[in-house]
Amino acid sequence: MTAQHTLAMIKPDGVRKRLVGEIIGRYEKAGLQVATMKMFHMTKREAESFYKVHSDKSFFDSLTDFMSSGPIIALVLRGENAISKNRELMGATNPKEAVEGTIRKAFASDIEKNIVHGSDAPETAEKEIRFFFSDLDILRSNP
Ligand code: IDP
Ligand code: MG
Repeated sequence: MTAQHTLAMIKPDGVRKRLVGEIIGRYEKAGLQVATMKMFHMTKREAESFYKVHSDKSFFDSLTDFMSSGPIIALVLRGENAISKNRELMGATNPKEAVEGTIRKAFASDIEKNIVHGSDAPETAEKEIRFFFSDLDILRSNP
């Protein structure tokens, strides 16, 4: 199995709660390498574009308000099974359903403000990485 790339985000609530170091530490301890990362403050329009697969959902307006409410950290993580490994570290979308030891179980306040994002499949990972980064960002950070 070759290494995969996935897009992770530390959402505005994670940055506000000063969990950046804690969360990146969890990725690294699990064997995922940070391939590149950057802080962004998305506009409402950019958040709507990132989450357009959810545009028909009742929570779309609230979610995109939240995601544009403050800076996020976007990271590309690299490693064996990076996509599923990151999803395991995150825990279920609803922190009430997340298993003990996951990031969402430990830190999320509710189903919307759930601290982290992670791509759910190779095709979405590719698209989501492209949303924030170019090949050069990733290559330059890994000489
Ligand atoms: P995921 O982040 O675990 O992949 P998705 O179903 O892709 O979950 O939803 C994207 C994001 O939308 C969630 O992380 C959460 O912030 C928000 N969200 C999902 N379901 C709900 C809901 O029922 N109410 C409010 N926000 C939600
Ligand atoms: Mg999702």
